[in-house]
Amino acid sequence: MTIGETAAVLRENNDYLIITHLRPDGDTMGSASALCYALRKIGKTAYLYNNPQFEDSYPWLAEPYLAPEGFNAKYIVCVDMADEKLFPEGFKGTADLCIDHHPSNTFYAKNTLLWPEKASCGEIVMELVKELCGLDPEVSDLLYVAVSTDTGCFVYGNTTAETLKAAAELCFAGARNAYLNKILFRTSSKARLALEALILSSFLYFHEGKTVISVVTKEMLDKAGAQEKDCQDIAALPGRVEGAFTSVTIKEIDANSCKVSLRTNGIVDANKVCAVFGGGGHKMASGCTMDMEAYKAAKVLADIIGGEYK
Ligand SMILES: [Mn+2]
Repeated sequence: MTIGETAAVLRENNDYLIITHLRPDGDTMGSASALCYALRKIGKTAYLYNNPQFEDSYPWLAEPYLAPEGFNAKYIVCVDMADEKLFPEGFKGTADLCIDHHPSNTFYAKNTLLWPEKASCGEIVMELVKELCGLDPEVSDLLYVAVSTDTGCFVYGNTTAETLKAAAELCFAGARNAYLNKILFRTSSKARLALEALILSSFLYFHEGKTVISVVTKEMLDKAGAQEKDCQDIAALPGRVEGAFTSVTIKEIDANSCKVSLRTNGIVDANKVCAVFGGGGHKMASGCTMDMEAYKAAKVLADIIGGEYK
């Protein structure tokens, strides 16, 4: 569907329930809240599904929009959700409309507004909001959260001139970029920083520094007082070392198993290495679970990766 067609459908219907995806991120939450805000502004009844995992990301975004117990939705909209498998915990229903930017979208909804060249779903919702009621400072803040988080504050490879233009438009409309950047990208819990300190000081180096392996043990998590929400993106840390071609993060599950995340610059095929242990993903980022002690897994992986450089 086009923006115009989608806006027409949204003007026609009412009693909206907006669905964020499993393990919600800033894009799904910012997009959902902004759409909810715009629908209310044009006189509709609209709520967000109470995703039980909101607590782990940005609960303050969703709070003003959460559906009350027993809300009888008549039209269901999913945002930033490529597949039905990503319905949030406890949600049973079917989607009337999906607004998304993932090229892998499976067209599970009755109608789909898909714009795969966009870096974030927030940029698509922004066009819809402009069509429905126009941008104001409040909705621009919500959309800024979506766009900035999906681009790692405009540093990931998905950031294009279009993304920056959208962000500029949101700032012109009143988005508080400096304030939001501080909250979203320049503030961490004490536990997260303590955990980072432990991780950064315990990297294992192999192959003249081309391979950097980070082992994250349960003892480290306990020592830092870190919970699951403090562990977001820890797999990005070893890849920051200068000269690293391949970075591995091994998270201990118990004495005999661990979860592995492998990232490469493309010289080593991450998918091939992880496939040895029944995992997979992409050439430059893959994962697997290994049934062995975490430091033993580090040694085994280092040997396999070393063979790939030759
Ligand atoms: Mn997204």
